[in-house]
Amino acid sequence: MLSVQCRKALVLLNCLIAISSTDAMTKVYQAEIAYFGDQNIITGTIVAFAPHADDTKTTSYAVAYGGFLSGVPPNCEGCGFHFHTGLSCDSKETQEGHYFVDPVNIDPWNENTVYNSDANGDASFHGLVKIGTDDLLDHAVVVHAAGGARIGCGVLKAVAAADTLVSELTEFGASGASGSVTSYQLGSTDAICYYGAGAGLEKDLDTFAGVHIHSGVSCASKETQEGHYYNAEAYPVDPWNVLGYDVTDAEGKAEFAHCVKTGETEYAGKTFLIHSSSSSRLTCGVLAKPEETAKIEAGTAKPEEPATSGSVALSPFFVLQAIFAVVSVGITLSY
Ligand SMILES: [Cu+2]
Repeated sequence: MLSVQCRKALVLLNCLIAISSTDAMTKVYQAEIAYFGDQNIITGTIVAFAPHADDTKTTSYAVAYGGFLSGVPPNCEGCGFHFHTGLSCDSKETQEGHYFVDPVNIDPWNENTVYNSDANGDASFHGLVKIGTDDLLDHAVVVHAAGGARIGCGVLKAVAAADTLVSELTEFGASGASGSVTSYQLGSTDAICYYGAGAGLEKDLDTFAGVHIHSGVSCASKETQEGHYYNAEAYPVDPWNVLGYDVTDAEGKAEFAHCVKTGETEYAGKTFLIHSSSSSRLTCGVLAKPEETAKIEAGTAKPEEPATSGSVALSPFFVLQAIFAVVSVGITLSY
């Protein structure tokens, strides 16, 4: 479906490129959590990621989530957090029960999809869950207290691709690994949530390996990648130390999703790395808006160049690709 903007002839080429590159992208959703029932102090944000079901790097119909909650019961251990079937937070009846569809027939919203709160009633949490669908739009997200009472609820709304930062991760140091990441910064705050997948990592891993945003802006070398990206004055303990993946499959594939606050607010242009269990750097990519990534892949811009939307010169190669895209879309639409 072409957007209003895309129907204007002057920007048609850019839109066609954007469409072709976003078709297989991870969709991002956000739910603002408000209180439900008589527990009236809960606030929070949940970010959910739905990888394209055909993406070979990912587990089919698994979705990822991460978020931050405030005002939940202090020291709540293993308290419930679920996506629900209903499309409204109004009542228990409209929220309905846990959301999963065929071919998943055992409730995946079990003890693994929980949050733990600290003594102040704050919680940050993340996870991956296989629910049988990548359709998350408008579904209710319900936060429970210990014992199961529903204390918070929000509805998942789509995040525009233009508001995300993505990166294709390529091997570093002849590791043979690759990956991709989709991230979403919560407004202009220091909080960012991301979902990613890696391939060609260590096989059958069952020990922790790190995943981080680094402060450097080029993947060329360890020196240009620099170290973990965070403000040490705001966060004396490196928030990245605990973020990574714990398992890979027999082919060395892994998925991960986290939400983190770094004390920094400028994530575009920063490097994103997947490490091995011994901390060596396996893949690297630079976080950029999806349309800029498409231009980089089309050979019209380099990762180091700042965003110059609407004024990128078209190379002959790019024009050829665009013409091909027009032909492809024409064929698709004629069916
Ligand atoms: Cu790192």
